[in-house]
Amino acid sequence: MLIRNNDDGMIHPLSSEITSKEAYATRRELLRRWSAGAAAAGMAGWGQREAFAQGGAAVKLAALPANQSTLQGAMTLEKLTTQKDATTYNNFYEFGTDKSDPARLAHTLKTTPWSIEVEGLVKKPTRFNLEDVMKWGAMQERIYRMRCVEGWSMVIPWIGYSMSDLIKRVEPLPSAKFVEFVTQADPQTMPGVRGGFIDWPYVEGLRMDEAMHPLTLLTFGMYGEILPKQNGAPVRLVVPWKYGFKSGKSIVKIRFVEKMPLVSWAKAAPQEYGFYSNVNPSVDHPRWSQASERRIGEGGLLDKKRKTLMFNGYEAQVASLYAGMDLVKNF
Ligand SMILES: Nc1nc2c(c(=O)[nH]1)N[C@H]1C(S)=C(S)[C@@H](COP(=O)(O)O)O[C@H]1N2
Ligand SMILES: [Mo]
Repeated sequence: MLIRNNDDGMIHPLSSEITSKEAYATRRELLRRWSAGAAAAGMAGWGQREAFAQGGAAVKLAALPANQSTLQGAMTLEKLTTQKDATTYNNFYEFGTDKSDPARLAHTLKTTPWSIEVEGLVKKPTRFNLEDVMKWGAMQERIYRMRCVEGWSMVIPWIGYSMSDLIKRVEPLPSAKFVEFVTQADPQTMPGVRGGFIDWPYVEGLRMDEAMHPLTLLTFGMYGEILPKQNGAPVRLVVPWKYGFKSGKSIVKIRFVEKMPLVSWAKAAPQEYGFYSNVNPSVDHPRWSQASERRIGEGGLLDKKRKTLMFNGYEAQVASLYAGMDLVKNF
């Protein structure tokens, strides 16, 4: 049973439904992960952690300390995707269209210095240094399911803070109804940008209430470390109830606007991709079904498939954002 919590307007399960047995299983599982080396920083054995390839060479990434999130729905107990799979099977078209291209080629991305320009309908449009932006919220580890529109999924321990912390900080004007995220597009360092695969830069966007939802994560790290370049260093978005392409990598500009922005995939193929792109197993992609998915790492001979969940399993947390909307029309 679901109730509405007046504090934050979100739907949460009744706390009486969370039995002590389940609470115990949760703690035990977190401890297991901790000892397996997947939890946040501060643990022993950092030095021994294997670093995964960036441009063919192993790189040692800095630890990014974070607390485990206590937000409803932010810590799935599903088995984590291995750090190796999550950092070598990527979509980042600025570095090529093959899943192995970003891990091989993203080493040329220059992440220091990095700044984020906040513009459009805000009190005071300003360019901020990344180091300052990183201090605007408390770093949390959140374990999210990620579902790519192509039919595969992963479970990744991200590190960041709610996008809402940044939005409150920069004070958007009441006329701001959408947020646009513009990502890095440098032909010098990004080989994919030298080709015309899509119109660069890669642009994504959210409705203001989606961007303000606490699960929308401004992300700086994963697996206890700062983001590898192939995963969108130094800062990206993660929106767990939407197809992966909504989670723009290597963000350089955040723009507050009144009208729904024309985002990259809706621009490139409007009959296939809409603005919302919520994970929805009952709305097929024009060329394939979205009813099931392949969890990376579970493949093998049987090629086991999982059923895709409405809003990627975050229905209890986000369904209220879309109350009364036709999700077939607004795909
Ligand atoms: N700038 C940029 N962001 C991007 C993409 C991209 O090509 N360019 N690909 C998207 C897609 S399709 C997915 S599935 C996710 C993949 O994120 P991951 O490689 O960290 O798992 O990044 C998204 N963000
Ligand atoms: Mo994707």
